[in-house]
Amino acid sequence: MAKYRVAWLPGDGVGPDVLAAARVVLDRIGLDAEYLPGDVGWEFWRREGDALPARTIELLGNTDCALFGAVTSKTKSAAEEELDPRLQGKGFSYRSPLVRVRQLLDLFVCLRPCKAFPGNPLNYRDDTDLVVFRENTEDLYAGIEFNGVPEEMKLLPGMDRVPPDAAISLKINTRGGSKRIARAAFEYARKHGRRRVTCVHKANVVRVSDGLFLDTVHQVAHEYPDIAFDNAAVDAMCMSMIRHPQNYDVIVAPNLYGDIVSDLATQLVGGLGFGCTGNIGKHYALFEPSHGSAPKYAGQNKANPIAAILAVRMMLEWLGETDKAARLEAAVADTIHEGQVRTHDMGGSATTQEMTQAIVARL
Ligand code: GGG
Repeated sequence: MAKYRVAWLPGDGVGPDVLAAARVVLDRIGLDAEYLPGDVGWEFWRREGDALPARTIELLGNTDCALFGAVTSKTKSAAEEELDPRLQGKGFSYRSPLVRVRQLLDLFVCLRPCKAFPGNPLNYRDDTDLVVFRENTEDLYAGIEFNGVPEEMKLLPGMDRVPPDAAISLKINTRGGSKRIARAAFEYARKHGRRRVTCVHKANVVRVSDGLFLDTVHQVAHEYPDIAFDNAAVDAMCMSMIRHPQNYDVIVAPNLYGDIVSDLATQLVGGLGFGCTGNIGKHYALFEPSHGSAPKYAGQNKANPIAAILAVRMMLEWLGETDKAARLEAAVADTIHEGQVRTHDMGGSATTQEMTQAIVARL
């Protein structure tokens, strides 16, 4: 029996292309694992009315961790048009499978390392090396939304100012949720020799929910006197990250701001082809390239596989396979530094498979 059971979820668009690259790397590095394929994504929404079928949730429950490719999602009206006519009118509505997995399995940490590999022509600066801890289950992504003002809400303070044609999405930050993401960020900083944690918020305007987040992270910071702590409003933070990305170390943020600043940070280190994400809970984790499904490049052997390969690196580290993780990171770094093989996004013409082979040859 293999040591690990890994759920294998290619999803849509270029998801299968980049997970094929991930598999080549895993086989070469010799992880003792069994890979169990699972259904997820747009096709399953179209055909079954569910982008995350129950059988896939069961698979996640029977594995140690998951590797995920990418999913397509569309606006409400486009989604309704594409739904199988036999399912139309039956009340199906698209819900992001990624957001659902994060909530169902309580994968409360969204970890996004953003490190510039020297020699990458897409780097903004060569010395950016920061890590974003995004809270992954709460905030505006809690999925509690209304069209119109529900009767039960009408008596709440301030609701008399809300017109009846309002669309309402609740932003929910809890003390417990804020505390555990803060602890995860500070623990990571301590373990990895990082010097500073910066909390991102908008507590000067969104006083109650962001106020709670900032206040909680600040309290947790007192438990870590060896780590410097500061905070920034999300708008100022975006400007500052572009001006001085080298000044940032560990960033902790509620879900929405974390989503935004981690994309910004990923762009500073090469963009979509270089961003990887770990969705991590107490006992389970799902790793993925941060990019979406890019349907127009699907099956063309064109997508940069590095983001998916870096997701494999994160998975190896989480499994405790730290030597293999370090070897893989070194192989990626060498390939980029040498600069012989570059994918389209890097200004070259190498295919997905050629980039994968170049990395594998260094393992
Ligand atoms: N690998 C990340 C990915 O596929 N992102 C696309 C995305 O987030 N789509 C929104 C959704 O979850 O439906």
